[in-house]
Amino acid sequence: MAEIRSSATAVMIMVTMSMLFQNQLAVEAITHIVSWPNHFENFIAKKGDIIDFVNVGAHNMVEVNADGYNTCKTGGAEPVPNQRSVQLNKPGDILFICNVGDHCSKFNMKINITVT
Ligand SMILES: [Cu+2]
Repeated sequence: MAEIRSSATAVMIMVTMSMLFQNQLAVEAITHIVSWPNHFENFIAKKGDIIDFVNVGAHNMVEVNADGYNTCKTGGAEPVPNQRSVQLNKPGDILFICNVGDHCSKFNMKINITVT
């Protein structure tokens, strides 16, 4: 009987530790809120984080390479489909521009997110 109790206790401890570990993993991924028409400041994020663009309105977000970022040209790339959330799946610089009108070239509407 004592053996059954102690193995049940061991299982409960393992389940609890597993839940704590999962919570820790969930906490590590951060959602960064970017108020797109108003916030163009570059920042650093971690792989797995999510960028949640809010107040997109009449703007859009197109992921571009460094040349596209510097010249405000999309090279035919399409905007982020849901016009809102992007998960950062790979390390490096992730670059977005708005290609509505001359928002990028005239108003510098672009953002560089460095993913570590
Ligand atoms: Cu715009």
